[in-house]
Amino acid sequence: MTAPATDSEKGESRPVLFISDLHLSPERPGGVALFQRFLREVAPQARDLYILGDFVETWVGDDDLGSPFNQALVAELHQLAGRGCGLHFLPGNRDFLVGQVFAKAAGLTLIPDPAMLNLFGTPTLLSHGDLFCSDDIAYQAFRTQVRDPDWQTAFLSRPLAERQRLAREMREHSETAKAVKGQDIMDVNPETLRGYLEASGAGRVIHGHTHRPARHTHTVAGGTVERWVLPDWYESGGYLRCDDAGCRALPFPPAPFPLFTAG
Ligand code: LP5
Ligand code: MN
Repeated sequence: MTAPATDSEKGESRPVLFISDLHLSPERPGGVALFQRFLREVAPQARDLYILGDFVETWVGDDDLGSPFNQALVAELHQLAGRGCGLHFLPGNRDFLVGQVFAKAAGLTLIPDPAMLNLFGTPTLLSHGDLFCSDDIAYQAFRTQVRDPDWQTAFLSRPLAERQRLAREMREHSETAKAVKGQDIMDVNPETLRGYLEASGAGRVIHGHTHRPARHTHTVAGGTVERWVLPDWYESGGYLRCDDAGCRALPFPPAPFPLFTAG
């Protein structure tokens, strides 16, 4: 009996995977274990893995690579890159301070937000997603400030312990602020999204941040654009798997039910 043909024997290309919002932290060992399992069981088959932000709970600068937790994380990523999977990292609102030292240690390439990717022939817009949440005026003002290169240079010149304390305070402030913001304010603004889609000519957009996994469709310039929203990895995880036949949202660990009901 002949073995079933592998993807490459059938002439099919290896899949490209997308994840975001893992929020990995020593305080959540279950999430770390789940991601390690994903790295063993799923990621090695991929041609590329794109991490679309909020990979870690907070990142206050690449000099934090000394902690055993962070050392272990970058080592795991580097190992995957060494097995032939292209690794790409687009920063989120928690880890926008990831820099070239982290990238080199993890064997990955940093990409800007937003970024365009030719994904099996479909121009695809990649983003963390916070850019699209333009109704959250207070957050957008904060974002503009902390993405400013001068602000970042000044922040990174502070001692590591002080930056960690400020990040903790900012996290507390964020939780308090979110408790009084309406859910709709913290979601994607359709007109802002439309602007990005029109300007980019994308046929597909993939993002995270809102933690509201779904597949949406939008009509832009007479055509249909699909929008995939990635899940977080708090209770369980999930990823988007794309190949030359299209994209599918899959739960991780694998489950006999879909990640969400298509809307
Ligand atoms: O992250 P999440 O899901 O809780 O909420 C986000 C928005 N919040 C943030 C802040 C991050 O959680 C914390 C950033 C840690 C990064 C570490 C490095 C930099 C540290 C910088 C320290 C100054 O991104 C939240 C959105 C939500 O997504 C939904 O989209 O609503 O936005 C806010 O909470 C922002 C506030 O509304 C406005 C903040 C004004 C700044 C006030 C400064 C207070 C002083 C705090 C002490 C440093
Ligand atoms: Mn986010």
